[in-house]
Amino acid sequence: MRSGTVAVIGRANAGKSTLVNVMVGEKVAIVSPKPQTTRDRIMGVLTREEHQIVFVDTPGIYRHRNELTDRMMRATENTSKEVDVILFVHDGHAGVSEEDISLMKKYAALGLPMLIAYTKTDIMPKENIPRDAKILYEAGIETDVIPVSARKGRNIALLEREIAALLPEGDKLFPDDVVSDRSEKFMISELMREKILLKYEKEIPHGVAVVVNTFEKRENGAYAIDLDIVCEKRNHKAILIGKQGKALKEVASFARQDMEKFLGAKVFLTVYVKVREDWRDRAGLLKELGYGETE
Ligand SMILES: Nc1nc2c(ncn2[C@@H]2O[C@H](COP(=O)(O)OP(=O)(O)OP(=O)(O)O)[C@@H](O)[C@H]2O)c(=O)[nH]1
Ligand SMILES: [Mg+2]
Repeated sequence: MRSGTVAVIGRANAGKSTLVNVMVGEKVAIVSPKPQTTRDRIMGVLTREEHQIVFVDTPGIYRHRNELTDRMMRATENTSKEVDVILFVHDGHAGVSEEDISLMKKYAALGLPMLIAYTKTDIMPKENIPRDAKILYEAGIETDVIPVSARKGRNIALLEREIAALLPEGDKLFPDDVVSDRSEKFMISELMREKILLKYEKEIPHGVAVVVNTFEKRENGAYAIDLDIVCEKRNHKAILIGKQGKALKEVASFARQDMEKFLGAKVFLTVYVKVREDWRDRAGLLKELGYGETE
């Protein structure tokens, strides 16, 4: 059989995590319309009789702004050098810029087998696909481009076959029943962060970290979860909580429903909001909040 690792790389908001979830067939990474949703690499494992593909979802490429984004970009850079295949995800609906071309060239220059998934084809005119393929080809990009839609499931099976064909022969890297390298506790904190990304605007969600303090399964099968939403500024705390706690109640209830779906059990969720001034720029705090170096 063939098996190996695939770095899923691309600009922030391109649709990498959505594509990984669809290919794996389960939600392993959170998704939102805001860039910089993924903060750390997350493995998603797709096991078939004939191959096992280990996707490594990465933080999208974005301007470095603080210690956290710096660390995110290092995670992406390191991942791209430690894998068997690179899957470059491009948002087709955004067109092709000079910057996209230079990024694709940069990753192609690593010399690993590479594919370009040209995604979101469901929300763009069909004729843009051959137009952009031509632009890429004329710019000197020889990598195969596969148009897909993660949302509609278009060409996903084809993409899987193309990736598998590039993997080395070898045994499985993970047992059959494993879909992610991350714990349930990690997914719980990410689901909370996803709802915050969906509900709040601008800097608020980007300045939030979620720390799960208690994650306990009770005898009756229900879970007791107690977590902190850590934000950067006092005025952010006020916005997160909202008038008479309404905003926080809503976002917590939304998160709890998703947690219950994910765990398949009832969840009792307690949420606190805390302020840690400018934590994104403080290396020591990053580690404490779960963003320590993984190497
Ligand atoms: N219409 C459409 N939207 C998509 C598709 N794939 C992803 N999206 C949307 O694009 C947005 C970004 O998706 P993500 O999967 O979070 O993107 P990402 O590349 O992982 O982003 P970062 O983690 O921030 O780098 C979300 O609103 C998705 O719903 C697609 O195939 N079609
Ligand atoms: Mg992502």
